[in-house]
Amino acid sequence: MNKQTLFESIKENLIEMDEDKVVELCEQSLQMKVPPLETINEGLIKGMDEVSRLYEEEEYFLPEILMCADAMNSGLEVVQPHLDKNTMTQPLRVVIGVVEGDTHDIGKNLVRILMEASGMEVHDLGRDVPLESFVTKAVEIKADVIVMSTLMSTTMDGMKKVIAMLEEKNIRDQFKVFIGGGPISQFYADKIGADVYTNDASEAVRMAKQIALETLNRNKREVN
Ligand code: B12
Repeated sequence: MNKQTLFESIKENLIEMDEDKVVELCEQSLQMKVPPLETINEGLIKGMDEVSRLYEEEEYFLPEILMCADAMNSGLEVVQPHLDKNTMTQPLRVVIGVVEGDTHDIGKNLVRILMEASGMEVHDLGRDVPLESFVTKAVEIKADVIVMSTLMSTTMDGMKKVIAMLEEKNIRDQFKVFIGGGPISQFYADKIGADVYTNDASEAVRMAKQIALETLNRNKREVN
């Protein structure tokens, strides 16, 4: 089997809700020395994109979606430990979670996994996270970045509230706020005063690395 056929099989089996097969194929990708990030982007995420389409077209309903999500998560678990690990001289401290009222966590887990693989210190609050917890945890661990995800239009205002809480406490400028998920856009990020929006987990990690570099340079300048 070549790489393309492998990605196609992962995608197909994820759509078919065959969790065991997805796990087996992800294990095979490791034996074939396929870079895990490629397996995630070209197999697992492509499969989940197609599942989303089937849901929108009402071919799939919640039970099917749940099984596909399980297959996606199990596949991620197989490849995650094999992602290229980088270290950071001063690891960025990140607080991440899905905002209150929302339990969709696949995208958030992707962002977390890729940030961890980049050497960042990530504190995952999970899903359906009470809004104050983002602030409390960020202060407690002296975070550099707060990452919020949501896939529902009914819960996206939670992000705005978290930023308002930071402003009320006069600590807004201590953190970079990243937001993302289905209904989020650059327009919304600008409107609520978030620092970074992207629709791609890998891009979010690149932006965080950029911030880490800027912080490091600033600290150096302050020392000199
Ligand atoms: C899987 C799924 C579920 C699963 C979730 C399993 C899980 N553990 O996550 C289950 C079956 C449980 C579920 C339940 C529900 N769901 Co649902 N679900 C989906 C579905 C089909 C796919 C979502 C997904 O995982 N995509 C794959 C991941 C990889 O994509 P992603 O999360 O968007 O992440 C990418 C980017 O957004 C980005 N990203 C994500 N987060 C962040 C954060 C930052 C900071 C950055 C920078 C980037 C970033 O990175 C990823 C790519 O690299 C979507 C359809 C869709 N079009 O999205 C509906 C959808 C999100 N669900 C929807 C709804 C309504 C529900 C329910 C309310 C249904 C119900 N009647 O009960 C419940 C929610 C209950 C609750 N309160 O949370 C709606 C939301 C509508 C809206 N606009 O508000 C959608 C859009 C479907 C629809 N069109 O109606 N769902």
